Amino acid sequence: MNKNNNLCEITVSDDSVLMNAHTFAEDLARHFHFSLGRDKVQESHLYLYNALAITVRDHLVSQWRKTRMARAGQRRVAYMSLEFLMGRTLNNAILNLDLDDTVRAALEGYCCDLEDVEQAEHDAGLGNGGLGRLAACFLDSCASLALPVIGYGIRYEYGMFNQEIKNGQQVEHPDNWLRNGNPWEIAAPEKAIRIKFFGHVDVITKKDGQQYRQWNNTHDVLAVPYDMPIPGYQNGIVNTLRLWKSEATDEFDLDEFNAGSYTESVARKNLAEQITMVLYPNDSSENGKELRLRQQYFLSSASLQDTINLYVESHGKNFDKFVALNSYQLNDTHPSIAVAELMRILMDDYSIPWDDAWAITSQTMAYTNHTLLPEALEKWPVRLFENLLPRILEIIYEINARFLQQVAVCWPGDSQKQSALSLIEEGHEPQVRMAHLAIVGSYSVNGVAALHTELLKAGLFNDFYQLWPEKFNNKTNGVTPRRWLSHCNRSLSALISSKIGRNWVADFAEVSQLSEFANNKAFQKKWRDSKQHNKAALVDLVEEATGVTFDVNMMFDVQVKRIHEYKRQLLNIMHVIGLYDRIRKGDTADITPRCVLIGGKAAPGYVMAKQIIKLINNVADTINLDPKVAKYLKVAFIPNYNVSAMEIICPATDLSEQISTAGKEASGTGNMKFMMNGALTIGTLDGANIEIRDAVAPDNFFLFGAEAHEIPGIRENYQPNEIIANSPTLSAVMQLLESGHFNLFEPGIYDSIIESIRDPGDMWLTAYDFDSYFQAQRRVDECYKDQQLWTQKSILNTAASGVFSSDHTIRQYRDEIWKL
Ligand code: 26Q
Repeated sequence: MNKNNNLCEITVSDDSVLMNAHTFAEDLARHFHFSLGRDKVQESHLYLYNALAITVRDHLVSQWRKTRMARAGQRRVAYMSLEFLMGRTLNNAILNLDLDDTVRAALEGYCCDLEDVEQAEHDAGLGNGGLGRLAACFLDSCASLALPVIGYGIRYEYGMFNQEIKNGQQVEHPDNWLRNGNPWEIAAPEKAIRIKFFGHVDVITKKDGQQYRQWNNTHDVLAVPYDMPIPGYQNGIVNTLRLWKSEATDEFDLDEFNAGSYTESVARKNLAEQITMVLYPNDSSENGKELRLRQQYFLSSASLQDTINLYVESHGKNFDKFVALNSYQLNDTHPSIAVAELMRILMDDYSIPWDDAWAITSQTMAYTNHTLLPEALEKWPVRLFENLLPRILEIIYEINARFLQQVAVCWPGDSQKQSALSLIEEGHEPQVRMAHLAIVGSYSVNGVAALHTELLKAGLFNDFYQLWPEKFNNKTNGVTPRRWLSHCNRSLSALISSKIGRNWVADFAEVSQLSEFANNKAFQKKWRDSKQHNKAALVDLVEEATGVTFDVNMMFDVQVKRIHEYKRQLLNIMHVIGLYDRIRKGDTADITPRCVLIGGKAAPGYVMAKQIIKLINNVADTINLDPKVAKYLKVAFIPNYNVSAMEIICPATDLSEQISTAGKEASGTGNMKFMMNGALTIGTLDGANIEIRDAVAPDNFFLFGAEAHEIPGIRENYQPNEIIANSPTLSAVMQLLESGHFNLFEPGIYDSIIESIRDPGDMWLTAYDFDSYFQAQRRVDECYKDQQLWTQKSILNTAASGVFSSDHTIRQYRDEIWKL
């Protein structure tokens, strides 16, 4: 540091001199021996993994710095999400830096495979499912397309719980993913940001008579940034995922301190650190929990302040250019409190008048919706806000008052519209409707698949659509072909590249060229060989995790996703029971042998979902113990389904189960991963399934079930008991369930499942779709018998999956929402 108190510039000599492939092995050895102080490769490979991670990270850091410098002054997007389901980082970094050969060569000296070392990395499971994984795929695509997008999230100490299956039941264990440290994160405690909670609002009158409001006596918490590098695919770009950790300020509670309670006062710091302690499972029984609202505000406030600080550093307090330089994408309503928080910061911290602040806010916020289930729309009790965030509540009231004036202009004298659209739901416990706040405060509102967006416009958000049709748009989800094909399916990737070169990894539209080879017998043979190879890896995983031995010569039929009634894992297991019944009765002539794999976590408080897991496990046990059935059918429930498991599962899958009740699954993204890896889909016309079927042509997709537009009519006069009575197969399934065949020693445990199928109010129409599903499964059996035909369809599925690359999706966000 020089005397002028300027920070001295630390220049790094050309990074390529410091770090290159030739010195990689030496760098690795140095980190192993000196940074970590180890001399022997331990059984677990933990230290070797850590040494390798820091060595690879060194390569990222130099590109990271260059990317940051090149971005100064550019328009940026902040992707705000309570969830980033990143999975493992090491392999993705190696792939994107093109270090594979280098790393493998360096590891030779340690006598171990890269694959073994990778196992030591714990998944970063900072998300529940689709929404969180989508955020992770989007970051990969943004970096690969060299877009200045920064991810903002929470550094949960505990991620998604680990699931164990005990006596067929789900048992949850905390996911202490940081226990062995995290070599990928870089903390910047000096950049911590203050977040206000509690307190009250004072009205201050200035000398000129002007009034302004001050949020005083707050209990502040610090948000400390931890940055994770997000490398683009072989393009020299490294973007940032900034995760916030909550910490106590070093301020004492003075009263307590004066009362002599020094230790109590220090111990109170724990409260602040609770905020980022644990990821909430997607659980309706957790709705309305204050800690969740604290997390949402904590993330929103820290991220907004961060982006504003950056702006003010270069533009001062003149916000004229703010809209041109910033945009915020809200991943569902979870961070939608950002709308009110941006207003607060602009008005209270920068003295910007309401109208100007609103112009800035409503031109920078964009909201993505991920659900059609009305019961899943977030609401917060007003009384919670009053106590926790009094200033924010005032601002929400003011936004609402001004908004309702607009509603009155559009629908004069219509008090019903006023209460339907209001940001506040009246009632004995008034609530803030977060989706309404997000829509009113955003310039863009998007759904995540074509059907989903249409249903939003026609149903859930129809009033808003009438008011502002121009805000609404569709952005069909996608998944990154780097992780979900190139990395996870090496054998297929090599085969694809042998025909069309390797540019498809960067430009995934190129996979369409594969359709030329769909009928090529030699290519088909190699395609099948690759699938068999991948199936062998899954056999090992399933055997190790469940003790069930799958057979690579049988069809692999897979449904992995969160357990939810609308996703209808129940329908799947009912088909399995139907097959089992046929096999027991000797009706095996045209059965194609299959291995059925189901996996997924149930929210801890979701009783029905947990019963479905138990049923699947009991059915699996019964079937797997029956030697007469083994040739035809095996069933397993894979515990603790997560990102790393999917990397082994999707390359090995023949048949992808996407069987939600039509109109309920917003998009689905697992469906896309399976398709890319050459699985055929059996599915309903729901979410992105519709677009998948259109892309691959109806012949190459097994369709069944009621359509979304038919469902209201079906519900009006739904008689499941009649449907059951008229269907021999469904009757046989119900008979097995109701006789207690799968729960001989646990009588009655499936009563509520059985009742739900027979209930005329069954929201998910399980009985209605059963026969149609069973018939579609027979078409699957028949098709699979013709391996050439199946392989042709498999190739065509991969070839048609180009539009389901998240690169394609992100280009649309870039051009139509972000205007980057
Ligand atoms: C709500 C309240 C309290 C605590 C947690 C939550 C919560 C957490 C996560 C609510 C919802 C989620 C996640 C939802 C989700 O993953 N939705 C899925 O998003 C995918 C990406 O767009 C879609 O493909 C799926 O269709 C959709 O179900």
